[in-house]
Amino acid sequence: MRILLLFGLVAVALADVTRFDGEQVLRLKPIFDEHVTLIKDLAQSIEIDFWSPESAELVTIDIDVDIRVPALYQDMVHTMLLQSNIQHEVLIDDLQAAVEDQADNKASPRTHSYTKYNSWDKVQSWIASISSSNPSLISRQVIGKTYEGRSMTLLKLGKKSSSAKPAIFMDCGIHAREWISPAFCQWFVKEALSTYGKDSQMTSLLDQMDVYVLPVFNIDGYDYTHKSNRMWRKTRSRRSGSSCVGADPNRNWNAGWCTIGASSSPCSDTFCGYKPESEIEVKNVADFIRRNKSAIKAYITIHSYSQLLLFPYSYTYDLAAHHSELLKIAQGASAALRRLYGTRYTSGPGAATIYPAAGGSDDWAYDLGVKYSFTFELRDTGRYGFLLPESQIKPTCEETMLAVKYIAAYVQKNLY
Ligand code: DDK
Ligand code: ZN
Ligand code: ZN
Repeated sequence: MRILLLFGLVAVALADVTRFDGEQVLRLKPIFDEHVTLIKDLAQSIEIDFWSPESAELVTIDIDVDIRVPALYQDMVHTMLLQSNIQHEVLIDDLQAAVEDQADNKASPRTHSYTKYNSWDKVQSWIASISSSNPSLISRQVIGKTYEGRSMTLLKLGKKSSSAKPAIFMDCGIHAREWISPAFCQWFVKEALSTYGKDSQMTSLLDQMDVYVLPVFNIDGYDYTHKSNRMWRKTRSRRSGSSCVGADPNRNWNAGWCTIGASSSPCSDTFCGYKPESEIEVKNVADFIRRNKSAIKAYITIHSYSQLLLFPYSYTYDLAAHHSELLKIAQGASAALRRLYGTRYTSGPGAATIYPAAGGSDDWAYDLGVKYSFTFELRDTGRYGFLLPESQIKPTCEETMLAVKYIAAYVQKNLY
């Protein structure tokens, strides 16, 4: 009986996991308007998961379009691409194998590791232990709960001070499947703690400023990518009237909300939500930043993939009031990053550099008055995409540290 029950549970657990057998990730290179039309039509007729850009509406001429194609439509899509002369290559031939290969060793360790993609449970206990490890440098506070009721814990790094300090706010894991992002926030916290008192820049940064780090923004989604569907992007909120789950937490901010590069359809991966801040996770973070508006001098948000360092605006092609200063900082940060392993980043305003996309956190923070506002799109450029191997966590985090520290140093220098 007990055995039967156990088998029953295992079967239920297995049935709940999305597999990707026979699925490929393709890179299409549309060079004519007809190609763009064909790709959009295809997206209307079959279920395609857009990896980059992140939805069909964002497809334009002369950009690479990375898509995940369900096994069932593989032949059909290949035939269509050949007939219409759309240049393409196979980025990932066997997605299920790639998902399984992503972890270095199959038996995942029970403990937290900075060079692994940690499950939410592991990140959560890491948050608890690291925040009590060094009370003079790190503290934590809960800024609210996620839709599914998980606590959103914000870490505050910085030497305790009696007077109010200026601060930098950084979040990771807005999008669930971009696993390298939470890995970076964890790395950053570790590095900050272990280099304080040794590295003069880190010491001076934490003496003079506080750095708020939100290790996983979209916890429900992140947990879902570990347990059920590796390719999930959105939150996990539900609403009566639609069977589709979640909204895009990087289209849900009150910045040109849902005017461009976002979808009002609840089933889309770039669904903007029912109203600005309809997603409780977005509201919690927005409330925190609003409350601490006078202290917060910089906002940094970490995504993947594409190797970009973006700044406002994404909701309009208009240049930000501080465009040239932000461009200069982004280029300096990219150059610093590149010095370590030669990784090339492109920097520029979101709309012109990647695609127009309204309702993003960086635009919102900037319009609120946080002048130094940046979005990172970390490694790679599509070889592995969201399935960046664990062996790349360390080099990716090391090089990204240099860019983030460059921005922090600039902000610190220009405080008063
Ligand atoms: O949210 C997106 O689609 C990407 C990261 Se996956 C960033 C888009 C540019 C910054 C949005 N303001
Ligand atoms: Zn993202
Ligand atoms: Zn991305």
